[in-house]
Amino acid sequence: MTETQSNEIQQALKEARKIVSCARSVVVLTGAGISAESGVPTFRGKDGLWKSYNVMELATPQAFKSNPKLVWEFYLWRRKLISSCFPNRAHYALVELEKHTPEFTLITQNVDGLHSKAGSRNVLEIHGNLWRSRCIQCGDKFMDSRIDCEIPPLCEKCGGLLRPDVVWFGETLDTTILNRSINALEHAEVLLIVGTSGVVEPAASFGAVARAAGAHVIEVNIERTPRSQMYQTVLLGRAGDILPELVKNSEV
Ligand code: BJW
Ligand code: ZN
Repeated sequence: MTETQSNEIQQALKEARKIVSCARSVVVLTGAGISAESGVPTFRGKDGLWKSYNVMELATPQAFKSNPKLVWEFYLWRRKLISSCFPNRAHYALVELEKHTPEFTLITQNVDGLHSKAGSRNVLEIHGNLWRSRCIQCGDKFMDSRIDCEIPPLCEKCGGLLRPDVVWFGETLDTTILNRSINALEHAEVLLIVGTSGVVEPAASFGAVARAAGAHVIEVNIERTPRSQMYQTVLLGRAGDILPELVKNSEV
């Protein structure tokens, strides 16, 4: 990186810091990239999960119907992997930002639970949580930390088949959570989008929703995304490096 480029990044960061620290209402949208530095694999890109695994065989309702055992193997493997991962500097920076922002909503597409583990409070997990199971028969939901259970696991209440309580392709998001997200986006002064490729709907359109309602949108990613051009500020770099710098002012 040349000295000019480095100065430009510092200048953009300084301006963004000012915008974030002055905002009354901030919404943050996170994706797999924020947990990458914790050791959680992302989905796309050269080391992404979907390079080694077929999404249609593992993350669709049809896949679960035809082979629940295989789907559970994949999810228990991920539970095991994530059980040894911890929140990183980016997760903790958002905890600080929440403390100093009057209206703060964190919308995450991640199912790893690391935002709550870090201490974030107002979190909307729009794609569910890997550490929760749901009965497909009686609808019972419960936190489930098992990584070595018999598969597919069955509901203790009704004997029905349990599934991971996550949102697969072709499934609709929980209406209450989606409505709360849209409401927060429509009232945001600033939307911070961190570590998402911006290709999975409806989250991919959240930036456009907030912009249309007048928000200043800041994207943080290691590379530009198909959506970058529609945002006012794009900060290129690792979330774990950028976010602590971005929220510095709000800590004082
Ligand atoms: C870093 C970094 C570092 C790396 N620092 N950055 C409209 C048009 C076309 C299609 C559709 C549409 N509406 C709905 C659809 C269908 C579908 C969809 O969007 N398909 C597209 C792929 C084309 N959407 C759905 O089915 C959704 N349901 C829905 O909309 O219902 C209504 C409806 C249904 C059907 C038709 C029409 C309407 C549900 C989507 C559910 C997604 N589920 C998954 C799996 C969850 C469970 C699990 O974890 O197993 O959610 S898929 C996967 O992708 C996961 C993620 O949450 C999601 C997004 O991925 P994310 O977070 O962006 O990760 P990556 O890997 O893609 O990107 C990582 C980024 O980080 C990269 O940019 C890196 O550069 C960056 N990065 N290190 C900063 N250190
Ligand atoms: Zn049940």
